[in-house]
Amino acid sequence: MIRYMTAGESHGKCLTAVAEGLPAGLKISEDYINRDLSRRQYSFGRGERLQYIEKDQAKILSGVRWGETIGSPVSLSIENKDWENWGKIMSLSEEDKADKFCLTRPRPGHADLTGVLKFNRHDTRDILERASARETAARTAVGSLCRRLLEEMDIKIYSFVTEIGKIKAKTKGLSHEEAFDLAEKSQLRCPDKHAEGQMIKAIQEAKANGDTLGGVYTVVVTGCPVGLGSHTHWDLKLDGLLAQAILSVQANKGVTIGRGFDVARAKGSEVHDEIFYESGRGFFRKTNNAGGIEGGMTNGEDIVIHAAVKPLASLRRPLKSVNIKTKAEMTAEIVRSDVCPVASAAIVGEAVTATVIANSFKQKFGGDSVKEMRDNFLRYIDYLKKY
Ligand code: EPS
Repeated sequence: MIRYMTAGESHGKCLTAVAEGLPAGLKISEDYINRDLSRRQYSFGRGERLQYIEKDQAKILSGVRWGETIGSPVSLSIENKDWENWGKIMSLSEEDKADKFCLTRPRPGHADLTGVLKFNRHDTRDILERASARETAARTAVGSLCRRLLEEMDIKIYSFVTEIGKIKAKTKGLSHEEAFDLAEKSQLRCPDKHAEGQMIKAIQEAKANGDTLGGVYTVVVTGCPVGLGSHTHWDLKLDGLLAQAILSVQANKGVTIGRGFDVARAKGSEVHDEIFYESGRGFFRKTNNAGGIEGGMTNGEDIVIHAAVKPLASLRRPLKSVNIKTKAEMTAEIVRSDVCPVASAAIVGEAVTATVIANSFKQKFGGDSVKEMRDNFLRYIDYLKKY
């Protein structure tokens, strides 16, 4: 099994992660991880912290020697450069505790109110620091380790943004790879230049109005063999695991696979991907409405995931709320935040997808070393060819 944990607050000293179960012999460097951290960090619509203050860099603390994993847990840290400005507010020491630092006006749509009630806290900062999407930097770093492993198996993960607010990109006619190449050059990960211009305008407008915008992104996985996941039990079904991973990303509120909700409005004959066979190529489909997953298992086609991100709850023009201390009606707290994080969320979507696919790969093929895992995988591919 490949599993991981993260720790760290948004304005605390650092984020940390421990990933366990990666096979030995995987070539990895901090530079490789930092590439994904930077892809996540910089996009149009993020706040000033990310544009001017922070430059995320991962430090590998354990589990790697001479450029390769050695089979032990890989631990990582990402320092919060902004920590210096938060020393007293995020201090470990009781002596620094002061009422003036406490936030008491919960933001509708955020974890603030439910969190303070549940954990019996009286400062919403105790909740929002961990609920913050800052934590996704740690998940991106772990996703990078998993992506590196999947590369060894010729599995690739892409993402692009298709909607911001009410604006939709046109992606018809583009292959997933083409959409991805265009997205990599776009500050909003949008493959449609015209739509990107409109999206930027919409974000600027939202910012001027003290508002926020959500959107939709797509994650695509290519190169998965038939048979990752399983139909045999609810917690082994790959679509369920992917949906859980995506919905666990801050502000992600919806996920569909393949044609998504649209299949509910179509007839069965219009939805299901007919099966063909050619010797040398094996079984294949001419359509991919299922998004690469049937019965909770990969069917050999590309996995296609769509995720909906809600507009963030931190508004410069805040909504009505109630002070948790005085119980007086007032507007919610105004805290520094992003106007539109959808392009960054897409990179986090890639990362959590990588962790799920890497784990299901390890469950199917095992292997304590990359070589053993790859040999097992190739033997299976050989079996499929002869089937
Ligand atoms: C966030 C608010 C902003 C974002 C942050 C998530 O942080 P700050 O209040 O320090 O400006 O920039 O995201 C990150 C720092 C990140 O790395 O993604 C929030 O309230 O969730």
